[in-house]
Amino acid sequence: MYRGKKLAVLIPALNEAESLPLVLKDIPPFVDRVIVCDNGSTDGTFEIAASQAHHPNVLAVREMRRGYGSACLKAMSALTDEDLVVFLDADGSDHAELMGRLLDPLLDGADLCLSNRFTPRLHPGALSLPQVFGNKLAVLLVRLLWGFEYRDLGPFRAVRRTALERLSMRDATFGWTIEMQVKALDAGLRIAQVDLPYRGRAGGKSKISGTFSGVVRAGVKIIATILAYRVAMDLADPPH
Ligand SMILES: Nc1nc2c(ncn2[C@@H]2O[C@H](COP(=O)(O)OP(=O)(O)OP(=O)(O)O)[C@@H](O)[C@H]2O)c(=O)[nH]1
Ligand SMILES: [Mg+2]
Repeated sequence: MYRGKKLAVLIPALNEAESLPLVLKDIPPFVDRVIVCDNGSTDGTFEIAASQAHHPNVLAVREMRRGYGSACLKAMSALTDEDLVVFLDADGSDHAELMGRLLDPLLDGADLCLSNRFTPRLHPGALSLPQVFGNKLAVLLVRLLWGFEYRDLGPFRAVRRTALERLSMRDATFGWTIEMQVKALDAGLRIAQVDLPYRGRAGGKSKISGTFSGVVRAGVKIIATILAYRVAMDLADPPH
């Protein structure tokens, strides 16, 4: 329980056997349940989560369809009576032990609280140049199309369960984070952003930023998602 609220942490994980134990170890004891969703890992990620060796409250689930969003959706389907939900990557880039800083704004009235990685404490090389460019372009597009100034698309984020359910999340891949952000604007959610330190992955291989094709695919998907939702929202509620 965190300040009287029940809390689950959802972790999408694909071949993160090296990093996952470190991430689980850093999850604060106030977390009621950790749901790790593995998508077809071949390195024992599922078994590490299921062993509960690194955190006592872990539930390991499997999703056969690849993709970050698919894993998040599957993990969401395993929620029970939690009030608050945190999304956390399995690669150790985020500081799981600082989770309280994402949760406090929710308890003070926000519906969604995002981590901002672009702080003076960003480790050199923690985000590649194409990642920095892609994030900046995405937040600029959102600012131009919605008038709201996001600072980042940080995957480490906390959301009220009721708000998350209102968003009807669907994206199966890298569009997940921006889908949540633009739908949050459309739904009128109260949004908070907090600066949090970020570092390079603790071990294992990158699924996105480490390869040129991964970066291009993720970038195209994010931009396409922004444009598609802007058009869909205008069609549903035409500007006057
Ligand atoms: N891309 C991808 N990531 C997945 C999938 N399933 C789970 N993930 C997890 O999504 C998180 C983000 O992937 P990363 O490889 O860290 O992507 P990134 O942060 O752009 O790249 P790094 O710079 O290496 O951290 C990690 O926890 C992955 O294990 C999947 O099917 N595809
Ligand atoms: Mg990462």
